[in-house]
Amino acid sequence: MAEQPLSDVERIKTASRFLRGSLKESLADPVTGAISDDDTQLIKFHGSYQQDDRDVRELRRKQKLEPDYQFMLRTRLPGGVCTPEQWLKLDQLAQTYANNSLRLTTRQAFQVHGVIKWNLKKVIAEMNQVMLDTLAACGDVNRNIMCAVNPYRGDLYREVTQMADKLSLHLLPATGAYHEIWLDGEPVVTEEHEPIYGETYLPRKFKTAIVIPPVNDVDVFAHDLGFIAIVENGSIVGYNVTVGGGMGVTYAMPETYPRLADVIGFVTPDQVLDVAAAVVTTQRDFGNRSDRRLARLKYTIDRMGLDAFVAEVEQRSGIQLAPQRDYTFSNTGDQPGWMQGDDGSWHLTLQIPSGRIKDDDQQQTLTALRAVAESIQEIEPARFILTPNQNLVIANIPDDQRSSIDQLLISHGLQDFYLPSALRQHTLACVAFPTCSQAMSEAERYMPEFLDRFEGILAEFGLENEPIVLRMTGCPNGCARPYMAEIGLTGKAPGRYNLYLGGGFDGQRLNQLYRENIDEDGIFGELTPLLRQFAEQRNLDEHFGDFLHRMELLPPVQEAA
Ligand code: SRM
Ligand code: SF4
Repeated sequence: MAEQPLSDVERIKTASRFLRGSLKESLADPVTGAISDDDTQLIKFHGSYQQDDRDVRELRRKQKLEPDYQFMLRTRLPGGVCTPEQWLKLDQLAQTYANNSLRLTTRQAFQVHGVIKWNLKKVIAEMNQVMLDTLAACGDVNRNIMCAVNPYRGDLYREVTQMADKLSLHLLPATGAYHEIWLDGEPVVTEEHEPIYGETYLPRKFKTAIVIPPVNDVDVFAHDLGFIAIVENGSIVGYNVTVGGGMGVTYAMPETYPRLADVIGFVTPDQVLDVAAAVVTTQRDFGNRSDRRLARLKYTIDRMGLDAFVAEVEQRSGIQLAPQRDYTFSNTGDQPGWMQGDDGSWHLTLQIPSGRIKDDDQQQTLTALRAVAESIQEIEPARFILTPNQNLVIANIPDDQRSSIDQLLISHGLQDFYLPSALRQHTLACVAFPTCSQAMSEAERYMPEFLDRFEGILAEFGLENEPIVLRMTGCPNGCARPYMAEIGLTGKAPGRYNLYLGGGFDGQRLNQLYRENIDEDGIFGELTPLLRQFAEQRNLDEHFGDFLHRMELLPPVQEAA
């Protein structure tokens, strides 16, 4: 087969001198609020995207103004853990330099939106004061490492979060560019190199997660690389390794598809870093660098064949994977409310709609959580933990502090976050409009209205206490992992979505395309008879997705690959 030309992003990376490009010059350019085109690719590796406010794009075009350029910043936050002090700093930055809100992402990170170019450096420098950074939060590298959120499982939880920290450091780019550009670090004078990535980094983004069964909160099978903790006699003896998961799809390009990761074997804890690095470097060397839509690890594996891929990883790591061990997953959701841990301390999980921390007429979430952070600042083990379901855990709280936290939250209108409906507990929506450049329809902003109508229908059938995994995105990229949901909606055009049905409640089965390009009436027109049938004919404890499969109500699966 003829060699394909490299994609333009490969040229930009190669010429970038380890991710420097002309970022310094772009940031200093007083003429525009934007950075150069090439730098828009490089800044991703530094944890930022150039965006513009799409709500005013057309108006500004008519007024002959340049788009309302602004930047999104995403933190690197292994396992989503931060201190009250870090929370307070982010809160202050959101108020001073961003759009008065924080966004908890589906991968346990923070995003701030609406930072103008001239403030970017200040924001990153201030984050650095509290030991937060944004390096490798985006870009063609291993990104934020996700990790199961169950602090109530004491030692096991501590062990996996430590593993997430170690992996994050091990796979972090070595370039000094971040320090030089954002933190006024001294320029690197010696010869630089990237031991894991090389000078062109990876062909595409790369994502890693660690999970402790039975809760599959991280959606481990949606990740390029995953580690499933195997617990025997109360301790972690090792991890099953998963490779090749991914969600992103391009409409009208059938050679793109969501894929569940394969379990390829078992490793002991001391083998995790070497195997992870071997998976990453195999993707580095074998991944597609011509077509970015076919560059994720899932395509590399399907092209090479799983056996050849595993053999390559074993050879590079010098580790022969042992046969996988048994595990069981039960669900992907978080359990809202207070829960006591093995060591007696308390953890409060709040269900935050679409992960958006802001103040509005109903709830003053930003203000309430600021007050909580101030009140627990002196409690050393107290932490905020972001969950993969865009929720928040206030962790390690002594019993005598619980009622004052409750009072703070409830007095700011957050009582519904303690016990949301079963549906809301299992709902995700991506950011979409107005900041996301890729959005074709609304997601986060539309979800509340969609849920109100949906809950009315569920109540008609007596299904109001039924947990159903519902996920909505504004485009097919899949940022809320919609292809894993029992009901998935991906944006097609304003007000129109593709409807996917039948994913597993435990995150172990993809759903299937059911109807294309339908509006809200169309969606509920399809769902209503299925829900009625579900209410009437389901087996005890049967989930909606399983029911659709048992009753053969879904179209035949298409072999995408
Ligand atoms: Fe995502 C691109 C937001 C998790 C698949 N994602 C984007 C961008 C940066 C849009 C862009 O390219 O200009 C979005 C920024 C919107 C904004 O204004 O903030 C964006 N993705 C998000 C977040 C914030 C969604 C959320 O509501 O929380 C999540 C941030 C996670 C983080 O902290 O790192 C987010 N994105 C995901 C996930 C879920 C996951 O990883 O578990 C996926 C699907 C899994 C996967 O990667 O396969 C995902 N995002 C994508 C893709 C499609 C990738 C592909 O393989 O095709 C893109 C587009 C791209 O990469 O070209 C994308
Ligand atoms: Fe944007 Fe699409 Fe991701 Fe939603 S799924 S945040 S619309 S890229």
